[in-house]
Amino acid sequence: MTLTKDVFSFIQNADSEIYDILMREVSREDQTLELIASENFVSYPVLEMAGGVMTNKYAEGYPGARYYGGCEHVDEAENLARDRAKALFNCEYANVQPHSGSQANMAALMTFLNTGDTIMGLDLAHGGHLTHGSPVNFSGQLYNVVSYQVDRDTGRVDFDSVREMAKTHKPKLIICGGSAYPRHIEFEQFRAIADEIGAFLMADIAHPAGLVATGLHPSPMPYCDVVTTTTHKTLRGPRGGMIMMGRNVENPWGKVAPKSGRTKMISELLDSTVMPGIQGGPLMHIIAAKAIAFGEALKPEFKSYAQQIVDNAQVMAEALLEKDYHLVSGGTDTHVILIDLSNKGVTGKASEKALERAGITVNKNMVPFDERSPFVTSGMRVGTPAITTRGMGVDEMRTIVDLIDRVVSDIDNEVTIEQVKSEVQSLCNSFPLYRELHD
Ligand code: DSN
Repeated sequence: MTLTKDVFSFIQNADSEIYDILMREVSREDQTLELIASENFVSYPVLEMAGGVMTNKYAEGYPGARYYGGCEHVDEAENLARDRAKALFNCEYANVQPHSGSQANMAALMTFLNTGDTIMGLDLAHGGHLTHGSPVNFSGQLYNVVSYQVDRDTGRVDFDSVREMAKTHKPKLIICGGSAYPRHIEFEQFRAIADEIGAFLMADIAHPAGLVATGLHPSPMPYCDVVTTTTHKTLRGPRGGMIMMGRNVENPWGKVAPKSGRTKMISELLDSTVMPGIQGGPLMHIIAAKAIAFGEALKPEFKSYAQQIVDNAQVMAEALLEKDYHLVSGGTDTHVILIDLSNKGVTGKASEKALERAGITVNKNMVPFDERSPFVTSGMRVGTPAITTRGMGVDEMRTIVDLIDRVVSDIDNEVTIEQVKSEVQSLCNSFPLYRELHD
């Protein structure tokens, strides 16, 4: 991409080495098809705010109660971000400080649990997430983990088995949601099971957050004790995390505020787990950028965008099925499609690499009951948020599936890969990124 606006001239003049790296990334993002389901392209105002002067400010604490002076304007920004988050998700509480989804999950788990308590989360290989109890993550190391799975035939959460496991192991908290689950998260069914055993229910809506905010995915708020998300996937904000509660209630453990002796609200416990519990100074430039993104998501245009994400994913899924690709759960309700490549005689790893050479970015992914390792995998995950942001619609989805199929069907054919790469570039040139940077 040739940038006609001189927006990076200060970087160019100060440090040509990093400028050249930046330009290569600008070009990669512009000239490739971004199908990683968890990625997106933020608006230019979000990008500008994320690179703005609020990066300079220390603001440990919360609005009105900081450990530093000079916080009056970052207080305004954080209050705006929280108010917009609450309006967007129809919830009573939002903490916009977590630096990432993992830190949001860590803070939520540390608030509701003691070390050694039992949790239940979706198995990583079945679409869960590292922070839902993987043994290589803090969640698997601090807590006793029982993982539930999807049904082998339907690819959907197996609720008979979840109920049985819940009754046997009596987890203190159940986590629903994941990073490769193509279907709506079944909050109501999880709530029923949590109620049967007196467990807390936590939803991680990092993936479908933009769909939840626009009513295209059920809301967790009426069902879950605590809800976490990232802000950068379907929600299309800056990279970061957030914690929410539909209803803020007194903490059930009877913790009291030191001077007044009143019972603390769960919000107060969550706030203090985030800071000072696990984080220090909040990233105020990112919090301000979250405020912009939430403001964008409150506009009617964002609902049209979210609807297009889902429409695109459904057309992409249909086109893949027509070409005999096996999709976990048989399709998608969301932006995510999980392809089981076993019948194609290729691994996720080989497909990811060949597609990357053709300018199509995907990630290899375990499929349920996968016999290959996470470094090889039998599947790949694709998603539509980023290409939808570029303005692509259902016609382009069919073209993209053709391009993917030509590469995956002939994975070592460098002539095909080169041809596909040139077609990818033409497609990308028809849907330029950051039009603001062009005259
Ligand atoms: N890395 C994210 C994803 O790709 O879904 C989850 O944290």
